[in-house]
Amino acid sequence: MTGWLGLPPLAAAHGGQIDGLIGWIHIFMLVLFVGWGSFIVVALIRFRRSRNPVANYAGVKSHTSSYLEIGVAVVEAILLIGFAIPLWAARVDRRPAESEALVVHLTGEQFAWNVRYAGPDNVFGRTDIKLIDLQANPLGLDREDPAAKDDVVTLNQLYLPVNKPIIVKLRSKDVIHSFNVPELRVKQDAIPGLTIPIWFVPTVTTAEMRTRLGNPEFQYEIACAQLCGLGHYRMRGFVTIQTAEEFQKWMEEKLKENADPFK
Ligand SMILES: [Cu+2]
Repeated sequence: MTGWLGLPPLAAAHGGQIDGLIGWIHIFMLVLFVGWGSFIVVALIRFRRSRNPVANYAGVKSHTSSYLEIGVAVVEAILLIGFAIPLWAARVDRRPAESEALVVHLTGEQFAWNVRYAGPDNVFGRTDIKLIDLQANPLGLDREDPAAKDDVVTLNQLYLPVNKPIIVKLRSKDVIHSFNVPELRVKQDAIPGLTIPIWFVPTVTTAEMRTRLGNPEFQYEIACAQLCGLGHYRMRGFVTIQTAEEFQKWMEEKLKENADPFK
């Protein structure tokens, strides 16, 4: 229904609602644009100086314009109360249980995305700011903590299983960044000092999207959507959406690398 908007291809379960809202806003704004545009053209012709050499001090007596403005306000209230707020509530309030979702910690920094999974124990291990090493340990993960031993950390590579709720917990180490994946219809600022959850269900694997678009190079890309410094342009990460089995295999390989870091 929203093909005419030329939006990026859709790969998330909630995306249809977002696109619908964007579509309705465009339609209402088009109506407003034509309405106000016609009004100004009529006013310019009808009230031109050659036809009205003397100003009319009484002004307009009809209430048509008041009714029109009330109509516009009503339409805008419907957009807000009927579409935008329920959609926002559904995205933010009704988060799936963490036991049924995959929880990923995503920490922005100048200029990269640090991805962290809890590993098989489903517990994120301890981190300590004193352990931070920009190259070797950008999150300050304490590998002595038993819960941290199986944590999987990657740089700029977010692997996700398809058709499973994903909860991304967004953080920032320095300035405001923004996690934006257009195909997943998610965009959320990462703010220093806060942990902000955002959730979605990816519905199309990277492989499927490549076939659909006829582009074997296609990658879902995380674009940082806040101007966060001189290296902002190169702050990009990649999302690889896989089947549950492929994702499991990837996770196991990562765990093996963890166990033997010199391999
Ligand atoms: Cu950034």
